[in-house]
Amino acid sequence: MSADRRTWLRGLVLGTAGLWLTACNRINDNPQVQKTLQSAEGLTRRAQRLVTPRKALAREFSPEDISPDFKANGTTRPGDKEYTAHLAKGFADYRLIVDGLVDTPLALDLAALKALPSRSQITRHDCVEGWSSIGKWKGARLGPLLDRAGLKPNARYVVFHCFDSLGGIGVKDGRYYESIDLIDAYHPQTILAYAMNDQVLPVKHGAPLRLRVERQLGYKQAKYISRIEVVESFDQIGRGKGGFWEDRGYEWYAGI
Ligand SMILES: Nc1nc2c(c(=O)[nH]1)N[C@H]1C(S)=C(S)[C@@H](COP(=O)(O)O)O[C@H]1N2
Ligand SMILES: [Mo]
Repeated sequence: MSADRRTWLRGLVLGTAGLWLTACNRINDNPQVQKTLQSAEGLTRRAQRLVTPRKALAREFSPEDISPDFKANGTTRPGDKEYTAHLAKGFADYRLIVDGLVDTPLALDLAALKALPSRSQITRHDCVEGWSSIGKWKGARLGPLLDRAGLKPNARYVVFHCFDSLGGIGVKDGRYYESIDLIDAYHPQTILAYAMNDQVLPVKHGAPLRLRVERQLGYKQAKYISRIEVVESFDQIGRGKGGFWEDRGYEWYAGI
């Protein structure tokens, strides 16, 4: 590089830096800009507040609060062939499939699921239909399970495929499914429950395995889970909205 060009370049760099300095000083002096900067800071704080509650724990209750008759809703006994066969064998051949954007796909039987890091919690289930029930759940924490499979870098959502189809009279409209993002998937209260109120999870509440994602409404709590699929988007799943009810107009994010 010629000396001339070097001088020219240095001049350019210094000149630009100089311009920046002046601009910055001027910006800092301007009261309108000061106000904008302050409100931007306020915005960040508000955004932070919106994010922080997603990590907060859902309220937990004491054993006396447990509803004596936890309502069952939606499918309460899947008529689907595959499910009927599993139920007849006491789920001895059941394997939870974990696949999609994972390094190591898994097929876990109930014993393997019960051996995973677990959590118990007494929480309130809120259905959009206007009822609530309090129950105690025990299950495998979803976070450690996903870590065991290993997420690929482009993993964004976890989809829960269920055994049951829902529909009108004589018409099966589609399999139930749900999905959550990785924030909810790694939330400490997000579990794959195999026990309810200290008993084996009953059929009407989703045996052998159902999701508890405690910061979300009832329809997110997928029952009768057959497979967990890690995806980047749900464009190719169901009708593309991330859940059976979402495909039929419900909000995907059902945070409470
Ligand atoms: N597989 C499956 N999961 C499901 C449903 C369903 O019909 N099928 N219904 C949802 C709705 S709307 C609610 S309120 C809860 C009901 O769970 P419960 O029967 O344990 O009360 O399950 C949710 N998960
Ligand atoms: Mo619901």
